[in-house]
Amino acid sequence: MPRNQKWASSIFKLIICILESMFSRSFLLAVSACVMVACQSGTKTMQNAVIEDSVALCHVGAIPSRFVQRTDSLSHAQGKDNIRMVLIEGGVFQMGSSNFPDAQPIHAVEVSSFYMDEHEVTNAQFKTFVDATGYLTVAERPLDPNEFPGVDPNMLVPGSAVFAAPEEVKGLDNYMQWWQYVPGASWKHPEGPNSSIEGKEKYPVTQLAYQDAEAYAKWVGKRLPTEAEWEYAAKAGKHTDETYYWGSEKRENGKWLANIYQGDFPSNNTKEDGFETTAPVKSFPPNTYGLYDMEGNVWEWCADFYRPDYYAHSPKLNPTGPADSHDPQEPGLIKRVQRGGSFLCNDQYCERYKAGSRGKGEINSPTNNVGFRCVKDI
Ligand SMILES: [Ca+2]
Ligand SMILES: [Ca+2]
Repeated sequence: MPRNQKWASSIFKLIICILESMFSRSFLLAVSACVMVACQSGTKTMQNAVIEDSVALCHVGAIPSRFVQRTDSLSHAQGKDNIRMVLIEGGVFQMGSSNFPDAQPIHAVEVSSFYMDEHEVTNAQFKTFVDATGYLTVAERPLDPNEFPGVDPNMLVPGSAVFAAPEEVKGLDNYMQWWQYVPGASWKHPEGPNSSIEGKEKYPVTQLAYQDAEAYAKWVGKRLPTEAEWEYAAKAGKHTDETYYWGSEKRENGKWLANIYQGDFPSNNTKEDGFETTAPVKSFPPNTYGLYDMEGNVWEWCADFYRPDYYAHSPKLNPTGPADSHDPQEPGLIKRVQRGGSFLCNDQYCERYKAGSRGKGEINSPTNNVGFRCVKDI
């Protein structure tokens, strides 16, 4: 292939890879790597071989080895987190929402009784787990240079995605305007190495991949909720296709009932609810089951794989999700369900704090607006 055609082909592949990968940690990292390789190549020394290597990095269908599930050694110990759990009496409810295509059809689901953490897992709780086990989260693990040929190893530093409000944006289609891969970002440093969780013991832990949340749940003798359990608990007896989990009005007597986003996303957060990013757990009123922050604050990992068509085939009794994941918007990425929205949700950008709506996350892409809570069988 002539050199100019080969270069055009590489660029095309790069564009395709960006479209394919969309929001994932490996994507953010790969973009950084691609940009760096392109800069290093320069016009004089540009080698197609190098460019093609960088393009190969972008294809996240073959997930780099750093993202392969590591066997952890947590079976040696059992922890305790002393969080109050609420008994959720089982029953039948109408799962789904007429406002969101992937939450349809609304269908009857029956869940058995279970216990659920009354609030999101906090930094203090997660620290107890890490202190007891030495667990290293995905965001803290080293990257394997063999998976990133042609990239300066100095670039391959652990990190994670952090929201950063841009001064101005061109439309809301390109999330790269407000998400950045930040070296050194982790649950201990949620917004990067200069941030800290000191004094934030009661804030929800963030920057966790799915397996990190699962490891904590396992250690403490609990598990992550199924999507059906999560929604049943969030709806808390209101099963009439309501707009918000708390009812039909966004505010109650002028007061905000959840930590979401007010103002023009993503550049002008007016913080009318009092919080720009995460809020300490239990800062807002609980639902009628006594659960806090089911909507807003941080997204919560659920155990189910994500498929937009699952509700058409879901069994009625205790559904546990499809056998695998598929998101037509980002095929090739493995996704689990996330629920409840976060401090970045508003009607302008992400309405998925609303009742019955679904969220999804690539399993190894932690961010500073995703956390979790646990459940336990009776
Ligand atoms: Ca807020
Ligand atoms: Ca939440």
